Amino acid sequence: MEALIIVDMQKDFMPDGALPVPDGDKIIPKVEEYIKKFKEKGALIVATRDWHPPNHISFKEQGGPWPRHCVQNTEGAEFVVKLPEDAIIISKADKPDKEAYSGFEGTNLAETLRKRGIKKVYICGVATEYCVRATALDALKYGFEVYILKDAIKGINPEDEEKALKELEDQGAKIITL
Ligand code: VGL
Ligand code: ZN
Repeated sequence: MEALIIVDMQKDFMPDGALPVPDGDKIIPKVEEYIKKFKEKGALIVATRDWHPPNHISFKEQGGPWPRHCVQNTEGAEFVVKLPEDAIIISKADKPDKEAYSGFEGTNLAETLRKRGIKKVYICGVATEYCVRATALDALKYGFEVYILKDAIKGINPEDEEKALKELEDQGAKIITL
């Protein structure tokens, strides 16, 4: 069984958002194409979302590196891709004092995938060198076969993105397009 994991396709990571990923909106049609494709073959669709409380440790006001973004139940945290009704939503980094870039960290994602007999995960979304990277590395650690959908990811910084993809490949992920 396969799963498509869509990482953090949320308003605040789009060019007009609080923590913009340049051209993050350009991958929306591709991500939606993949959703359709995977849905048609009966794959599990998972969407992770950054889901911070207003006083999250990663925000500059709290001494963190980032502007305030993806605050729970605000417009900036909304998804920018249409998700099927039965998509599984995984909220992460939802505790004030803990950062979590990976969709597996502090969530039930691993059990959710295992319970459904998922062996292969296909990952797309933003940002490549942060939450996509961390989610993919954890997926490898948990023993899943990992495929990164190269035409449906976007990074904040092209050099860091390239480095992250190289690292993921070295760790056993396959960088592909379908
Ligand atoms: C992310 C920075 C801070 C991401 C989340 O989704 O890649 N990056 N929070
Ligand atoms: Zn965040």
